Amino acid sequence: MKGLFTALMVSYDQDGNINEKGLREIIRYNVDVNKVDGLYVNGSTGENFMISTEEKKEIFRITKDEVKDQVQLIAQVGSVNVKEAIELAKYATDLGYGALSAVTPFYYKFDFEEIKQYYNSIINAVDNKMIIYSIPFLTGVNMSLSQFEELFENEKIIGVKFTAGDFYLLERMRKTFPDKLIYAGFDEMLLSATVLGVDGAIGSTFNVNGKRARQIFELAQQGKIEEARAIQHVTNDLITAVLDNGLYQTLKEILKDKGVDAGYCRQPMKELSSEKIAVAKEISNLFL
Ligand code: NAY
Repeated sequence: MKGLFTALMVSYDQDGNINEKGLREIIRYNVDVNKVDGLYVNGSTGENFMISTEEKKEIFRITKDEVKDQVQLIAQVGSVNVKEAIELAKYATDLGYGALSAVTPFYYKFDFEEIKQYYNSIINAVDNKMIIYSIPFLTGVNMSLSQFEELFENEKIIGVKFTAGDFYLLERMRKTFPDKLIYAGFDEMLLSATVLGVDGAIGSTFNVNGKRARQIFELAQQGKIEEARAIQHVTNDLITAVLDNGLYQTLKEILKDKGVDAGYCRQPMKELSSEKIAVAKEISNLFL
């Protein structure tokens, strides 16, 4: 399960329904053009927290059907509704997903005992492995090294998707958990995270910029830091422009510019104005 995973985008039509043809095209673009090692399905980038249980299942099903065994698949099943998380964990496991992931429970201020119970309840209900999805800037949940250590006592919890800029904690985690999988979650910090020894990365911008992510990751692993840094600089020019214009909407416009039917974002995310669509096309022409 090491390597580069695209946080998969989902194509929705203008009414917010899943566009199966478009979703399949996004998947193919990631497998055939970006050539990533795997897909992270129903994460933030998939707009997971705005869709129904049945829609989540449909996305898991379509993705597995399109990919078969061509690349690795991780199913993000986390939900503050633990029953839903378990239902999705069973569903994705039956489909043959190689690992599960679950966002730390959010919105309510759960204490650590509750967070631990959440992970153990989900993963102990299925014959699969769990990757913790830690993204403090969106969830407000900051876990310490010793709390990660306690979660990792469950051998079915095999790693963490680390979407944070705390490189002190990342370094401590690498040293303390040499056998757990650590994935970098911020694409703009891929080089720094790779230098610290992450096993892989999971990124939204890999939907369009997967080839550069591969170069950064592999050059850094080979110790070719200056070359990797030059590619991270271009990548971050691209990411900064995308973030300024609206992250997921702009990534979808870039995919459309490449001939992929990436559709629209799910409400309450808004549509891009015609000016911003033009900016997205410029970004696509300039960088990709
Ligand atoms: C997810 O679940 O889709 C992810 O968290 C993937 C990681 C991305 N985080 C978010 C919140 O979108 O790729 C990153 C991020 O978009 C990128 O680094 C730009 O900041």
